[in-house]
Amino acid sequence: MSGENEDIQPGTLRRNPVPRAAVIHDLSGFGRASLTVVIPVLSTMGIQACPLPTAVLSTHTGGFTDYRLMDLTDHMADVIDHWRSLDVRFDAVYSGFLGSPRQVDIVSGFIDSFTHPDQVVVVDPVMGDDGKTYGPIGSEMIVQMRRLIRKADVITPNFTEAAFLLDYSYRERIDQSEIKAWLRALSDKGPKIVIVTSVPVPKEERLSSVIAYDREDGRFWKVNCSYIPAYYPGTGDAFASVIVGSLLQGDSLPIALDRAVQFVSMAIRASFGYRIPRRDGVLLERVLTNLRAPVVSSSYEIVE
Ligand code: PXL
Repeated sequence: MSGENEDIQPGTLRRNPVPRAAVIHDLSGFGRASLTVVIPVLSTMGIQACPLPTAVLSTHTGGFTDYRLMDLTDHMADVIDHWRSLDVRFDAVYSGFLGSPRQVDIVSGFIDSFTHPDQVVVVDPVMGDDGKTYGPIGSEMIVQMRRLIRKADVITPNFTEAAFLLDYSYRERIDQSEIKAWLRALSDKGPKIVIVTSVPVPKEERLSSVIAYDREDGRFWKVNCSYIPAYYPGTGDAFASVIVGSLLQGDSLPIALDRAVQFVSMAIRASFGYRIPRRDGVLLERVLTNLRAPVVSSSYEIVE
């Protein structure tokens, strides 16, 4: 072997044969959230996932007490330096749960230095759910996350996180014209596409919907989620990961929404019949292969 890059021939197309995503999330050892969901979902969808871990935890924080968290803020810059020296090209940069508010500057710098034409930057501003923040997330993280979304092409907050990003107080009801105004206001901060999950459906207390806005064509899309009386940690990570995979496969926004909603619903249904603790997460391994099936039916609506 004469050199490190011996296998790259001059003139060879430099496009990645398999789309490649930098995935900036924590690694929670038990409980099926973050990287233990992101990597299998993307791999199954034919996307290479390159993890830049933000923290290592014994478990995720939803329903476990006494979890152990090792913050990797100081290690991240080193990983990034090495990747930069390798001249790695990412088709997507996708961030989620961050281990400290300082990591926002690191992720922001990462996005700047690995920017590439045709690359999509997806920020899932993981901060909380049901009107509350997750255990380790404080007010400084919320302030910093408001800065990070400015760098994104696509953001995927849930309804609670959307309120945090806009500095609105959390509420349990919202009508269609108000939620459209929320999505426009979020898009005004930078992202071309805003996808908000767990949006309450007026007069249907048991239902929720996913609503999306594409600033470039001004269209809003909606997919209703059938009611399953269970909340499982990690489903937001599964949802956002299917969106990333689907967009990298070239799907339209409404088809990406449909695939993500259908996958998460199927994962919850596969789990709900068992008497297993919710905190163990959904039985992802039972449903992953469905991500390889063609989209057969779709239920998206355009919102006028
Ligand atoms: O699923 C989001 C998430 C990611 N990472 C950690 C979490 C959670 C949600 O609880 O605790 C560590």
